[in-house]
Amino acid sequence: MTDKKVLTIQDISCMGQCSLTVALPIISACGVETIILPSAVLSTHTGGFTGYTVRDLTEDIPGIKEHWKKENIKCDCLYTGYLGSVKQIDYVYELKNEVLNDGSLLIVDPAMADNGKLYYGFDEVFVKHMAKLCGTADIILPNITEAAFMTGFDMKLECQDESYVDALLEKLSELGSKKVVLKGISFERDKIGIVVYDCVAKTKDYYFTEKIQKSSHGTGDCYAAAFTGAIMQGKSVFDSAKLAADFVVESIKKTIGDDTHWYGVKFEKALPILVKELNK
Ligand code: PXL
Repeated sequence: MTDKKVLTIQDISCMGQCSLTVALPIISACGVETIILPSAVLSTHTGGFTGYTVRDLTEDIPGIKEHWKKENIKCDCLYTGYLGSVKQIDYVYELKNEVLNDGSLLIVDPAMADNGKLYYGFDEVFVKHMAKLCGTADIILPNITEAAFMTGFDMKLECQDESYVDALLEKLSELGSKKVVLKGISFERDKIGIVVYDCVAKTKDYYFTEKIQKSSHGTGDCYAAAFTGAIMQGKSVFDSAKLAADFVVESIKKTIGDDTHWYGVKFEKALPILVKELNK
């Protein structure tokens, strides 16, 4: 029996609990083999540290891809996270064509903005290219900030209503993906949630969890990794979206009370719960 493999492309932030340092352990804990393609190596992430080092690995991508082709290495899902440049987005199209099996999934987490702002180093040009990449995906995982940037629609970060979400989902579906998991929806102060939108059937399924009043770095990456692991284990998009939401809430809860841990969430402590829920 051949098990499914995920290829994930994103950076290694050596310290800071985001991108590959969370994707690899989380997807592995889900029992899924993970091939990694590091797009850059940073000493830390860019969200609060200063003076970090960056080594861009864009130039290494074609050689890695060619070697995989020679070895006939193929995968069943390509999951993209934080990408550092338009050139790296272009390589994603090549990876999709050259190293994915037929019928494989492309999952795109735009990973470029949160809380109303683009992450350091991103601009409108990158946003346009990311929107185009999202259009070729099976499933996209934007938060409200990324969704608003990519569609040019109003940005309403809190206390949205259903008509706002409907309009934003319609705009997102025009980008072209098959499904959208929109994150960070809040209709009431102490609840936060996601909606899974099927762009073809036009169906919507909401899921809400308690909202912990704490802004946490890296939760989008934890979400995307748990979602991808669950999908690869055969869960539905909605069940995967729910599992990932519960996992993020647990990870944030495990971090509460440690003020020195401002740079990420203690997702490691929530992995046993994720695995238990996944195998129920
Ligand atoms: O969590 C997203 C992320 C990933 N990688 C790097 C980042 C960020 C967010 O700031 O800086 C390098």
